[in-house]
Formats: sequence, C-alpha cells, structure tokens
Amino acid sequence: MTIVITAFERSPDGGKGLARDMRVRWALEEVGQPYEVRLLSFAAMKQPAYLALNPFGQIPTYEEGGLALFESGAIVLHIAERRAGLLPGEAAARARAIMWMFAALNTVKPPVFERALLMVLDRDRPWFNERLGTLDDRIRERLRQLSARLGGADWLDGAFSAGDLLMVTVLRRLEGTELLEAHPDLSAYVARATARPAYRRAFAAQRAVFEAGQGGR
Ligand code: GTB
Repeated sequence: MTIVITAFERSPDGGKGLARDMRVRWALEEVGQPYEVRLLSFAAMKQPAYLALNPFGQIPTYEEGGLALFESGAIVLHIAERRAGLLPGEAAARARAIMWMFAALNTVKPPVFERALLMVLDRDRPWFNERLGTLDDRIRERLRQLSARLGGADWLDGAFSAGDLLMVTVLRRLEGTELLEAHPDLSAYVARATARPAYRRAFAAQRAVFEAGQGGR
C-alpha cells in the first residue's frame, strides 16, 4: 500500500527541515518505509478537499489505503507501532518511549514553540522583551531538567526511539540560541540524532523540494 504524506510546496522555513513533515519523513526513513509526498500551497490547504483530511488545514497528513491521519505525533506513533526501529518490543520500555513522545510534544515543545512564534510575530510589541524573558526562563528550566535526565547517555531511554525523534525535532527549533548552546550535552544529542542516515535522507528530501521551488522562481 503506497503511503502518501503532505508537505509545503514552499516551506517558510527556507529548507531548514523545521516544518512538521520532517518528523514524518524521518520516521518513515528510520523504519525503511518508502513514501510519496503531495506538495500543497497554503491556499490548497484551506480547500474543502484538504480540510476533509485535516480539519485544521495544516501539513502533514498521512494516507495509506483507507486510513487518513493528521497530527505529526500521531502519525509518528502509527508508523512506529507498525514497523520495527522506533519503539522497543518490551512492554515497559515501549511505554516509556511513548511517554517521551508525549513529553517532547506536551512538556518541552510548548514554550519552545511559543518563543518561535513570538520571534516571528511580535518583535514590535511593547511587551516583547518581557515575554521573551518569561519564555526563555521556562525553556532554561526544561532544558536543565532534560539534560539532567539524559545524564550523558546517547538517547533518552536505551536505544534511539520515536521519543528521541520527536524531542530532537523540538530542540532543533532552538539551534543557534544560547539556550541550547548552554547545554553541550543537548547540542551533542541533537547532532548525534541528525547525523543518523535516516535523518540525512529525510532532510535531503525536504531540502530538494525547497531548492526546486527556488529554481522555479
Ligand atoms: N500539531 C500539528 C502537527 O504536529 O501536525 C501542527 C501542524 C502544523 O503546525 N503545521 C504547520 C502548517 O501547516 C506547518 S509546520 N501551517 C500552515 C497553517 O497553519 O496555515 C509548523 C512550522 C511552520 C513554519 C516553520 N518555519 O518557518 O520555520 C516551522 C514550523
């Protein structure tokens, strides 16, 4: 059954692999599952045909036969549950890996994502610096806690898992900031994950879309 995912026709991230299709591409590469990509304009993402797939009009979606999914975390979990490579077989270890998936998206991501939005949308607001300070403090605390738990290990809990995959996609939003650089262990964790052949293949695939779009301008 062919797997089809959706991605931006022209990603606003400039080919940096920060859009959410990157998580899905990476997961599919980790488990060795071929896939096709349907590229969408912003306008197409708001049309009824696409809203039937994702009511929020966002990428990515995932289609396989009669199954249609949205939400990158749910898609990564679906992929990880079906093929070996992203979740341990042993029940307790598997539950902990899924716990880390939720921790990445529900506990670490919120202030990181809020900061990214603030930097793009609110730089001219009079309260910008105060809000940035608040979010940076929250992020510092989360990174301190994450670093303490990682404790010099390669991955969050034993072998690389879907929990690491999602956590690294969240941490990548902090690349180039002093927040991440203050934790050389976390920077090394991101570097270790993004050096994986599956990540490199996924990154190159999304980058090729951006470069093709540039050529077409
Ligand atoms: N919770 C959903 C999921 O995880 O799947 C969120 C999906 C989502 O935010 N999709 C974004 C989207 O479709 C693209 S990835 N936005 C269009 C819209 O809402 O109309 C978010 C994103 C956008 C831009 C950058 N960037 O420029 O760096 C990074 C990430």
